[in-house]
Amino acid sequence: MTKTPGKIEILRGDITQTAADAIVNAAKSSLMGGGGVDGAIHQAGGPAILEACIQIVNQTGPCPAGEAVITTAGNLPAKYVIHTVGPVWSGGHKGEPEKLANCYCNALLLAAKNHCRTIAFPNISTGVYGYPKPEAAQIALATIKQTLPLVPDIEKVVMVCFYQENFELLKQL
Ligand code: AR6
Repeated sequence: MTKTPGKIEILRGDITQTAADAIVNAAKSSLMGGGGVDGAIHQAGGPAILEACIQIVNQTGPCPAGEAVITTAGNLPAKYVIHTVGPVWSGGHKGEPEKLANCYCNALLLAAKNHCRTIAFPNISTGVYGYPKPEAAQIALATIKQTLPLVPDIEKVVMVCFYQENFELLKQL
């Protein structure tokens, strides 16, 4: 029996408060924490997340843009944090759209591999990394819709928008 693909929800809020099985972090390649949502996740989740990131980097090196890795969520309500590295926007001709799409796709595949049923995303690359918000919103939704049929056990994907602008863009789409 084939399952219907999971649902997509769009919310405004703080992803650190989201009780999904996995929450996604918009990390940097070093996985060593930073500002924005990355800083918020490490601060709220505690040192266990950074310790797990250090182990991963020691074993496999820095995480390239578009790839994803999974760690404990420490003290957060989620079970896991999936760290993915968005592209830095530099005009759109350096593979940024493909890399951004890979972030959403690889995070969903990794969540499914770890038996997650619910996953929450921030608006990857739209902060410090400067990706134009309308284009990023389009790629996020299109990629999630394309990937959901490949991960039938994922029941719900939540886009957690910190900014009203991203919330409105996603709602329109
Ligand atoms: N919950 C949900 N979304 C949030 C939260 C939160 N608590 N805080 C911020 N956002 P950014 P990037 C939104 O800059 O552009 C870091 O320093 C924010 O409004 O966090 O991928 C990393 O270490 C924006 O829409 O990530 C990297 O060096 C979105 O999250 C670099 O920034 C992404 O903004 C990554 O840059």
